[in-house]
Amino acid sequence: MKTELSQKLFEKANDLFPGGVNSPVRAFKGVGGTPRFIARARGSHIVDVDGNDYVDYVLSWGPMIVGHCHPEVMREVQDAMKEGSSFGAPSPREILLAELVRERMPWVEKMRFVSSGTEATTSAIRVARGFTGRDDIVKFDGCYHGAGDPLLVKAGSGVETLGLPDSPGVPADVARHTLTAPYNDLGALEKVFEAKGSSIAAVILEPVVGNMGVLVPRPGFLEGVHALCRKHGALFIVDEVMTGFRLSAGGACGLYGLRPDLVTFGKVIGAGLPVGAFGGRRDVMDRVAPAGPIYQAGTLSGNPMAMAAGHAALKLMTEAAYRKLETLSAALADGLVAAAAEAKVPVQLNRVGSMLTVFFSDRPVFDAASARACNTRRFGAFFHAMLEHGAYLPPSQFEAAFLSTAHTDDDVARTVAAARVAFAEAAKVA
Ligand code: HOZ
Repeated sequence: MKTELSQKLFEKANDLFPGGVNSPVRAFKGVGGTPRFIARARGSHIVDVDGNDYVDYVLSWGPMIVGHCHPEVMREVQDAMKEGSSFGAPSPREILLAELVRERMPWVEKMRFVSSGTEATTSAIRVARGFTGRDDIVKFDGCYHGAGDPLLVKAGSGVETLGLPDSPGVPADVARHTLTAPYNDLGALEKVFEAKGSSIAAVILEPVVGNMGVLVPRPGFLEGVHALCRKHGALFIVDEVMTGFRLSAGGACGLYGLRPDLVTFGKVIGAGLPVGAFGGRRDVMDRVAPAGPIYQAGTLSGNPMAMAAGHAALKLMTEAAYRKLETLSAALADGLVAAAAEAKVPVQLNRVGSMLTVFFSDRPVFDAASARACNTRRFGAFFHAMLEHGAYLPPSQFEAAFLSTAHTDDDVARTVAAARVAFAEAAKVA
C-alpha cells in the first residue's frame, strides 16, 4: 500500500500542529505508524491522498450516521449556505432541528445549541452547578466527556490512549471538585454519595461508553445511578454525544428508558458539521441566560448550515434505518467473532447497536480497569493489518467503531475477510 503522500503531509503537519494533528487520537500514537491524510469520502468509504480506498468505521468519530456526502444532507446544507452561512441572530432552522429533537426525545423539554460536544458537556456541568448551588460532580473512570477542565479527570479516549488521564493544565482546585467511581459499580457510587452527597451537583455518564472502547451498562446500573442522584438531590446528566440519535431515535435514553435531568449531544446531531446541544428539564433550562442567571453563549451557536445538516440527517434516520444499522452491525460483529475464533485469538466483542469494539482480552471487559488490561500490542497489529486490507478502524483500543446506513453487506463481507488476515497477524504478537 502506497503511503508516500500521507507521510510527506505528516512531516509538514508535524511542523505546523502539535503532534501533526488537530485532535490527538488521529495521530496514530496508540498504534504507531503514519496517519492517513484523507482526500475525500462518499457513502461508507474514505479515500486517502495516496488513492487508497477504505471502508470507514471511524465516520468522523460518529457523526456520519447516514454516510459521507449523503445527497439529502448536502442539499439542505447547500440551500442554507446560499442564504448566508452565519447571522449571529435567531434563524428558522434552529426551530426545525429543535422540534425534531423534542419530538424524538420529549424529555428534552428545552435545549440550547452549541458548536461541539465539549461545549455541551462543560455547559451542562455549569448549569447543574448553578441550579443546585453545589460544586462537586461525579464522573466514571474511563468515561470521556470532551476536553473541558472539569471533565479531564480519569478520562478515556485520547487521554487514555496517550496515558494522560489527568492532564497538566487543569488546576488542582478545579480537579478536586470532580469525584470519580468505576463504571458499572453502583456500590462505589453509593460510597461517593455517602461521603459527599450534599455537595454533589450532578453525576455525568456515557450511557453506553464509547470512549474506553465500547462498555455495556450492566442491567440496572443506569437506573441505579439515577435513583442515587434523586435520593441526594443531584442532577443526572446523560452524555449522549456518541449515542444520541445513534442507538435509537431516542438515543440511549430511548433504548434504556431513562428520563434524565439533562442530556448532552454532539456528533450525529450535526451530521459532520460542528454542532452540540444540551437540554432537558424545563425548570433547569430556564435558569440559563437570558431566561435565568447561568451564563452560556456562543457566536456560531445555532449556525444555519449546521442546523440544516443535523435536520437532514435526523429525518433520514427512520425506524427502518435503525433496523438496517442493527442488521449490518450484528453481521459484522458475528463475522469478527468467527474470524477471531478461526485465528485462535481470544477477544471480547462489545456491541450496542452500531457501536462496537473488539477487545484483545480473554476476560469480560466492563469497566476502565478491564479495558486497560487488554493487549494493546495485539490491537495495534490487528489495526494495521485491517488498514492494509481496506478497513479503517479507530486507531486506538479505547475507541468505538461505528457503522452507517451507507454501509453494505459487501462492505461487511470485505471487512470480515480482512479480519481473517488481521487476527492471524495479531496472533503472532505476544
Ligand atoms: N473525541 C474523539 C474520540 N472519542 C476524537 C476526535 C478526533 O480526534 O477527531
